[in-house]
Amino acid sequence: MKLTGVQLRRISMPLVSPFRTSFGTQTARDLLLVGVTVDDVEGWGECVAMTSPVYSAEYLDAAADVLRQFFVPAIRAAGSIAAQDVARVLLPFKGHYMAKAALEMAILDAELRASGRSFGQELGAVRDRVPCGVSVGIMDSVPQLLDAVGGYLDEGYVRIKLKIEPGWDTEPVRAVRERFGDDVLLQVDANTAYTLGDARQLARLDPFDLLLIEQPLEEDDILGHAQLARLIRTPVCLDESITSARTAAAAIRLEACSIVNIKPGRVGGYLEARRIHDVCVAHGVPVWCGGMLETGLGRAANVALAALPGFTLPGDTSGSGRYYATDITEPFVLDGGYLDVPTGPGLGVTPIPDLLEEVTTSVEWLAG
Ligand code: OSB
Ligand code: MG
Repeated sequence: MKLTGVQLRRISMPLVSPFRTSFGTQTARDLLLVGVTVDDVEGWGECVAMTSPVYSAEYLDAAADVLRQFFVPAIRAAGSIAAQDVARVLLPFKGHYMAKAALEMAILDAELRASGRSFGQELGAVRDRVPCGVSVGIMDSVPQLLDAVGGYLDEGYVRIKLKIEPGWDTEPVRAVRERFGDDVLLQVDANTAYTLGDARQLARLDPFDLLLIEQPLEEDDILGHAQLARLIRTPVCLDESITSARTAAAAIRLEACSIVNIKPGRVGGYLEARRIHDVCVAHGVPVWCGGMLETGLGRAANVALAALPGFTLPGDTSGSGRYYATDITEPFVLDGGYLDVPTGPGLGVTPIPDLLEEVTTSVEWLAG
């Protein structure tokens, strides 16, 4: 398989409502799409980095730069390339997981399209639809939050995740429990906003029977999470800290987490994501599929991944409409709280040309 055309396409998509996390407020999603041609077949990858390095060290301009300067030339120099070789060819380059993931995803999409196989088949999906959760941002007031949560529950979402930060944790959680009851599957995500010194405050979440607390401490604070896990009853789940199957195995061994959020972009691609799944299954650790406000392209692959057997908790695999008035693919629409796993070749969805043009802010073709 030979990589010929490569395009780096920047797009900007307005969000249906502002999304506030402990690291900032987003009103639009700027993304980098990687389009490839492999043996005359097109494939698409989505780079989930954000415009600034506030979720992780990665950001969009850096992802485009490292793809342009290092990753695409290395893949081209390798001559014949299969998706399963991409990570090995890029191994000499440190970090930049989201950029690596996007390139591997594009090549995998092309490869699977050529052979008529779907992402779900390739990754090992065992379900044809997946239950969906929704990530709810920090709001200006509790009534506003309750309106938002009520709306999502009405739409059928089977699990609610509240973004939290110091000053916005026990109060919104208590309010959601009081209004919507104890049966709602509820979890929280701190995006590293706390320190171990906040353990007593975080223990105040114990009575609310949360499924998990996601990434309370810094990305590199594995021991801190292990200590915290002993001080609170809510199960600790890691997101930012888990960048590979190796870090997942270490975090589990050190008892820093009892649940893992798997985001393919964060770990260098769908193939490493599957390895993390396998490690977690082997240790009896439940996993769920995280999200990065993907377009229909990334969403298609995430939904396929979420159909693997170890994904026993609902993921942040919301419908397109939770993010975008108009997606760039056929929209993903919730049906009774579930999304169908695409069955067509590759991702099973493609960008709709007119819609893609509308949101495109720049296209760069990388010369072979
Ligand atoms: O920490 O899971 C996160 C969005 C952007 C960056 C980080 C995170 C998130 C979300 C939203 O929580 C997940 C989604 O619905 O795509
Ligand atoms: Mg998270």
